[in-house]
Amino acid sequence: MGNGQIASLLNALASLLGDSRCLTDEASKHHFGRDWTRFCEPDPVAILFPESITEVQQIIALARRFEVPVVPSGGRTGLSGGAMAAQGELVLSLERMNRILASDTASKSITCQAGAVTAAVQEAAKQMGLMYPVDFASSGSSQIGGNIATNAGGIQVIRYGMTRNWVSGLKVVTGTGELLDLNKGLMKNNTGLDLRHLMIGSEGILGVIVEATLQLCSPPQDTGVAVLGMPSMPAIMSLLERLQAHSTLLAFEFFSDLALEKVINRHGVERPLTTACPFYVLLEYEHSGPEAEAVLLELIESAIDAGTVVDAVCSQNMAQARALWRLREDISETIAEWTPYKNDISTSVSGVPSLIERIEVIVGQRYPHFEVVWYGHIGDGNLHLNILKPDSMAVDEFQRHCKIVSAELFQVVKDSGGSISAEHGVGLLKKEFLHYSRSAEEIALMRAIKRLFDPDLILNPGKVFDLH
Ligand code: 2HG
Ligand code: ZN
Repeated sequence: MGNGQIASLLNALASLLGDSRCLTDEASKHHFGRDWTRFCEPDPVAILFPESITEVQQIIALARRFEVPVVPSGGRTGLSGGAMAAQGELVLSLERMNRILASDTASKSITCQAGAVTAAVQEAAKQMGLMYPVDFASSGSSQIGGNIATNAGGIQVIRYGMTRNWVSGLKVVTGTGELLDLNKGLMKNNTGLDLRHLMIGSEGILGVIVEATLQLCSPPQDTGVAVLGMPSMPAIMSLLERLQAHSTLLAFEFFSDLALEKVINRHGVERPLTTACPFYVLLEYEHSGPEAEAVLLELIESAIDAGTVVDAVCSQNMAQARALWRLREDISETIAEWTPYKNDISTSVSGVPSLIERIEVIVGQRYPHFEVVWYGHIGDGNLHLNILKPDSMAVDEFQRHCKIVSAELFQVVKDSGGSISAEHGVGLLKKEFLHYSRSAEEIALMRAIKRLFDPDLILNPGKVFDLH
């Protein structure tokens, strides 16, 4: 677009939204033009803050007329570059469309605008005596629309599943500006293809999510949190199996000693256990009273006696439970300072030990001098493997080095029948590796579907896959 065209576009947008909702200053462009990834510089043309569905449709109409791409933007807590705007795009922020529109106790649901912050929805559900069970460290800033667009997972997937399981209605503005009202909050609706599920996890390439109806559930009766020191990966997996046979797990997370050390050093907190172990498990369990809880605690004690668990600490109250959770939840933010090369892979739960074994060989050979931090939702078969950049190495050189190894790593993931992105999405970061998880036929169908919803290719172009 030439300068004249840009000026006309910005004039049209400013008269639609007013100057205060069409920002072009450098600080705003930098702030709203990127997510939590730090591998390229943001460079959008403007940041837009619509306040209604009609305004979203009008923005899309202008974007089509001026042939300018649009990046839908939520809380920008993504880790794959899906919300990056680095090529003169319009960033369409849902921040001002953040209202809870309806609470329906009989249907156990909440309807909200896409910009509603996850924690606000969780709180509204609590006021109804219910719970929105999708939860993660970024719940204070992530938004429902972004969660849906990335089918966000989090820390309780083992019990409640991903975002997809909780969306019963969606309003979406497509790339033609049309408004789709999908599934309308129904529990049962067998009337052909369910387009709602195409939108969930579509990373903004098919439409702008503007409203959602979310299902809620009853909160667990009573919960407890424990951190266990573990001698090995196989010990972690067999513990998982035994616990699942005797209790209801809300979370089953793991992290390595290096991950723990980084968090402890950063936050100046105590080690949870006196003995350092190669790995730790953090588990949260649901129970119906002291007797049920005792069964689980006895299981842990007998594992300690048998040497399959090294040591354990169990929360005695909410404050201790929160403190234990922080050891796990603070890892991602803590290690961000090392510009890590992030991997978010998964396989079947039973496939985890052999996948890790094979990856450890690659990592040991290829990254002998790098710090490697393991953690993740191991109870879901989801591992976060982060390689930390040595202080002395330039970001570009480090990224180049890691990318070469990615191919090898993803081949192993593919061989295990796993996924190269369990929960963070493809965005820009994993685009060139998509074929390790999806067949050529699948990608061709995805491209065709993209063209149906967005014939002018204005919605988040260049994300997930290229169009040729
Ligand atoms: C987590 O599980 C998040 O903490 C972030 O998914 C993972 O930073 C990461 O690699
Ligand atoms: Zn995660």
